[in-house]
Amino acid sequence: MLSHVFTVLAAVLGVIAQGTGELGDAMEVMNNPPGVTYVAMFEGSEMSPVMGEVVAMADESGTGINFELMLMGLPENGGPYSYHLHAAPVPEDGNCTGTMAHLDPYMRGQNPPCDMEMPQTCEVGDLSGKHGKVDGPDVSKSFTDKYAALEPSNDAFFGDLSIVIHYANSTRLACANFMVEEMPMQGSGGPRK
Ligand SMILES: [Cu+2]
Repeated sequence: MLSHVFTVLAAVLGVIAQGTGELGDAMEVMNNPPGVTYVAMFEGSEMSPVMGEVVAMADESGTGINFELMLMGLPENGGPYSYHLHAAPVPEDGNCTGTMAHLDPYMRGQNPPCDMEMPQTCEVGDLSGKHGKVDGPDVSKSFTDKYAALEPSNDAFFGDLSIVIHYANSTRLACANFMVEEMPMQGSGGPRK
């Protein structure tokens, strides 16, 4: 009887440790609009030396989003740096704290940490958890994330949100909003306003 309780407990803990969202694993996004491109520009300031851009594009397949990070000026010390899609845009005062937490439509939370081998169990916004952290001073990195969306009705849509770069100690180093760069005509509906 007691051993049965332990078996159940172990199963429950196993599920928790696996770290999938309350709403389940992230679903691959298959209907991203081909050609749609958003760019987050880092312009550099006294508070944040980071310059460059992050380009996010849906390719012909419509599956996932291709990200390209081209950044300069990350401090030599302080990395490796993590980067995430955050749940709110950068406010007008530029304070990265205003971007709130990670984009997490499946309600997973940050613990346990993302397992790169099982990206579907990670927060959608935890890009560095899924694709690897970066080091300064310059970054050139590209990857495809299957769970991010540039299809506006998807809960994983980040076109009106932000990307935040963090020091290794999780302090926010820099942040920028995504802006639409390329919006090809979509069927009869026309471009999103
Ligand atoms: Cu973050």
